Amino acid sequence: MSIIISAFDRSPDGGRGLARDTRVRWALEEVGVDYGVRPVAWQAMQEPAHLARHPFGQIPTFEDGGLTLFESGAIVFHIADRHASLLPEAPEARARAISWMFAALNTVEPPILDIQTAMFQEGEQPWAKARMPLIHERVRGRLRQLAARLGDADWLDGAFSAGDLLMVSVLLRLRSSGLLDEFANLAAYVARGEARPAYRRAFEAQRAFNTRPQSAG
Ligand SMILES: N[C@@H](CCC(=O)N[C@@H](CS)C(=O)NCC(=O)O)C(=O)O
Repeated sequence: MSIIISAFDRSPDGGRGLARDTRVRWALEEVGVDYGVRPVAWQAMQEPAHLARHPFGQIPTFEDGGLTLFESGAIVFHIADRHASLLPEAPEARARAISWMFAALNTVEPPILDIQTAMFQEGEQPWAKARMPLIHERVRGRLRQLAARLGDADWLDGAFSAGDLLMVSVLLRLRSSGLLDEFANLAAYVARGEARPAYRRAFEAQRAFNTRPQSAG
């Protein structure tokens, strides 16, 4: 097994699949490639060995022989680019699928991440409570646009692609907010993504990893 990805030694979400190694695992499962996992403890994230793999001291990373990559989008793109099935062969369809990858990470994920920032990093601020409805409204705005574009299609542009893989991964972060359920077609879209056998395998693998017994000391 030559591919190694890194993941939190134990994800703060306790195995709910929200850490970004899940999207990389999902991509690898979709293309049928085995991989190993390098657990990274919190205290090791900013140490030189991990910083050599990831300049910002985050997860996930991807190693394959002499190649080391960071950024989940770049990793998923690399996997999709080198194996059939996650990006169309036809150049224009491929370019559109790549647009959806960028849209997921650059346009849809940032307002969604604001919810987490507001809750976990700014929750103690006196203005935190007043800000949340504004953040939710911005997310709703994006979801409204995305829902309008998806309509009653199964996937964003023809067959399932790496664009859908990233978009579903990003939208999954919204589940606990209830916002996703305001858009029935998006909720169904996410459910379709989660129902894919490759997603199930990726989810179960990260869950098993994050709930594995750990030896004391
Ligand atoms: N844009 C990066 C974000 C990576 C990221 O934020 N990773 C989180 C885990 S999902 C992390 O390592 N957090 C710990 C930290 O930032 O110190 C990507 O998509 O890979």
